[in-house]
Amino acid sequence: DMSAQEQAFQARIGAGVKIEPKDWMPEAYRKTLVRQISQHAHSEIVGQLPEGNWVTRAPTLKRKAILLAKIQDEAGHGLYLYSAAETLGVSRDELLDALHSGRAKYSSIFNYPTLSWADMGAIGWLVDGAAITNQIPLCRCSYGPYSRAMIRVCKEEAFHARQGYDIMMKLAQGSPEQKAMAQDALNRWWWPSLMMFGPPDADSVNSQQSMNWRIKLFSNDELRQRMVDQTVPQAEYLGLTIPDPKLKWNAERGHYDFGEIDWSEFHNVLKGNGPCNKERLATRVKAYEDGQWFREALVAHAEKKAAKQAA
Ligand code: FAQ
Repeated sequence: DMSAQEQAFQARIGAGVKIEPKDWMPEAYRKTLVRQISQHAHSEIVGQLPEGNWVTRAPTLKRKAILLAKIQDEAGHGLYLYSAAETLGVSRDELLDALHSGRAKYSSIFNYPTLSWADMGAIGWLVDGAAITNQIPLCRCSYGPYSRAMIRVCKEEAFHARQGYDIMMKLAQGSPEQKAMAQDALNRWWWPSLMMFGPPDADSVNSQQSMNWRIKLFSNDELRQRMVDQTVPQAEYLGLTIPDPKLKWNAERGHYDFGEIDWSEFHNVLKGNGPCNKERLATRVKAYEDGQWFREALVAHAEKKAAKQAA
């Protein structure tokens, strides 16, 4: 049973009033947001690594500048999201420690390797495409700082998706070898991109409560269907084939039917056994440790300045 305080909180959510950091909130609401926002932040940070692999091998100066800008955007998203999580009373050090020790999750998708330049196209098109599909509704979620952060993040993700599709278009209209690269990238990224939306609704332990609190506005399966529906015509335009023999327009439902996702692969990646989990985590931990001297220098500088001001 809900207390009077909880009832008033739920009524505010129902009326579409944003919850702000200093407002009363149930502990479980706070905990759920810290979990989701911090995992989202970690995803943005770790998400730089697969693309970072191609910065030095981008085919033109223009492509390189665009890719660098995109990766820097992801770093920015991670930083706003850590700030949004901090408004809930956790420290950045605690959040980073959870990531570096392997306790916190980050999106499964970033545990796959980037084998060719076409993967930069597929990531922008499919991974950022999935990210936008999931995040546009979050602009209207109940927690003020998270919802506001999502507005700028989504604008930048839209640019990322467009640049990815542009790479795919160039390759698909290029030589037979280039078109084959684009098809190979689609083959490898399609199913992992659909897994980004999380387990099927029946197995999504957090969904019901998160939907009651309007932290989630649509279910995992609803958003996954939306992704499939919007992506199929884009693949057709490219002249590429989505690697799913069961993919078929269903006029009765007004949606595409699609094949079964290999959920054992998803759970295996979540357990740390995806193709790149160990490498990704080790790279993040090393980057953090390599930056230790710099963080210490910043603190020493701030202390010196404060002492001078006090004198
Ligand atoms: N990977 O009960 P649910 C980006 C976990 S976009 C790993 O359904 P929930 C942009 C889930 O945490 C990617 N774990 O969970 C970019 C839970 O475990 P927990 C980041 C997953 O929270 C593009 C358990 O499974 N976007 O970075 C995944 O209600 C290109 C049960 O699942 C966001 O984080 C997964 N795919 O729904 C950057 C968006 N799916 O925590 C660079 C915000 C589920 O209880 C390059 N997050 N799990 O231990 C969300 O909308 C939600 O958290 C969901 C999961 C939809 C991801």
